[in-house]
Amino acid sequence: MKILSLSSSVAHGHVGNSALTLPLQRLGFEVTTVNTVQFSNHPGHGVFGGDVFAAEHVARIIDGLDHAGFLTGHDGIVSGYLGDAANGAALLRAVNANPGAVFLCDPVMGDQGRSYVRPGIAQVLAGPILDAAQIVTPNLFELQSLSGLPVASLDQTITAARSVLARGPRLVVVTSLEVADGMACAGVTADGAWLVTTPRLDFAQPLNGAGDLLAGLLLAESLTHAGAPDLLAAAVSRLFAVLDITHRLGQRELALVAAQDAVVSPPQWFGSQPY
Ligand code: PXL
Repeated sequence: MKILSLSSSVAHGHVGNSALTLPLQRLGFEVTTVNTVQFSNHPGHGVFGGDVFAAEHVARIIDGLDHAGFLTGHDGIVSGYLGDAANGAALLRAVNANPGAVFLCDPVMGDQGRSYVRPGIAQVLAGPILDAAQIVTPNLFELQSLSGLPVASLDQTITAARSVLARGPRLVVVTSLEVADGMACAGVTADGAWLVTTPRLDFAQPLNGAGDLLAGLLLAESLTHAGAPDLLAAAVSRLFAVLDITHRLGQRELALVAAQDAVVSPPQWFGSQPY
């Protein structure tokens, strides 16, 4: 199976496409990576270099794939860090060229109460891109931005996710929820809501890229599982395997190489509980 991912890349470390490519390849997927930026490293390190690619550059990559016959035939499309709102057009071209593909939009806008993307990105994500998406994976900040609703409690979060669901996707997954007994992801469909809870791992410094990796894993699982509870449980279990090894090794970046077997065969499985 083939997945096209349009997201960021970094020379050092693992966020965006540099986070999800190896795990998806280890799970057996061919991955077509379209990079919206190349930075030296994640900005969270305090210093970084590099550029957001001009929309013309990204469009030329899509053109090239198109002319060479490599734009079509994808089973899934995942979008993440757009870099610039104008890259939304390239993404929609890729989506329209693959009408049979599942399109998962990770609406990367910000986290912890603040936006970290350029003006215009929130509008393009909340508009035509959300309209085209079958799966959407906001964190709490992004859920509040997409829905315009409060997300101060789990009940409010599920209500806000249901309002995003009413815009057209068949699955909304809310990531990075802090719950009494650990961390959780919530999946909401027309049939119900589920939570997958894992232990909380305390990292010495913020870890970046976990949301990008989870988006890729959720898309991969959506292509191999029929039901939302199972795909949510499998993706979260694979992510936790990577986070646990990263934590044990004390790495500042996702330990993707060390955890490459664990992502394929997670040592611990976490189940979905109806909410
Ligand atoms: O994890 C989201 C993300 C991905 N890629 C780049 C980022 C961020 C968040 O800041 O800066 C380059």
